Amino acid sequence: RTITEEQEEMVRRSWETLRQDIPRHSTRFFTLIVEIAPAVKEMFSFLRDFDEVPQNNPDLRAHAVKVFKMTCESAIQLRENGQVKVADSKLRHLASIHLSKGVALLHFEVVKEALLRTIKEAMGERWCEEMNSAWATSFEQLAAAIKHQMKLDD
Ligand code: HEM
Ligand code: ISQ
Repeated sequence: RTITEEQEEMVRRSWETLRQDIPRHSTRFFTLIVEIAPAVKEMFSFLRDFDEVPQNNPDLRAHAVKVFKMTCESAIQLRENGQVKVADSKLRHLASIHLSKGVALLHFEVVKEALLRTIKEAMGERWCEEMNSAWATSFEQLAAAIKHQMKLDD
């Protein structure tokens, strides 16, 4: 599965919008994750010790940005090469961290859902189905690479 040039443009544009208010959107992203799957809170070192998702935590912001950025990069790769390629050393690093935190297959669905809802809320009137499916496909292809390295697939 791949995406069109127009869809890549939509991903880029929505990321430009999102990055203008990282504190707000990253907090919303984590809040949605914890709403969908409360147990996930215990996995994150910077969430564990708080009752609620902190509003202005630099670790939280940095992590959320990484996920958005990597998904955005995946959209570009999908359009350019028809597939998502993550450098081997990076993939091994990501797989080992996520395995050590106890991340399982279903967690990827949780993060995807929260990501898509964060984008929908942030974009408001400018949101559309094509934009949504572009983010969904890009995230799924990126997640597939990580899951494969974690040996969570097959
Ligand atoms: C850490 C990306 C999916 C939970 C990280 C890091 C990155 C990342 C870049 C930081 C690695 C480092 O510290 O060097 C991604 C991407 C994902 C994904 C791109 C999917 C496409 C998930 C899922 C979960 C998860 C599904 C589970 C809900 C975590 C946790 C950490 C982490 C718990 C460690 C945070 C800490 O330092 O306490 N991830 N991740 N990730 N990720 Fe993910
Ligand atoms: C998964 N891995 C790292 C950081 C994240 C931030 C928000 C949601 C999911 C994440």
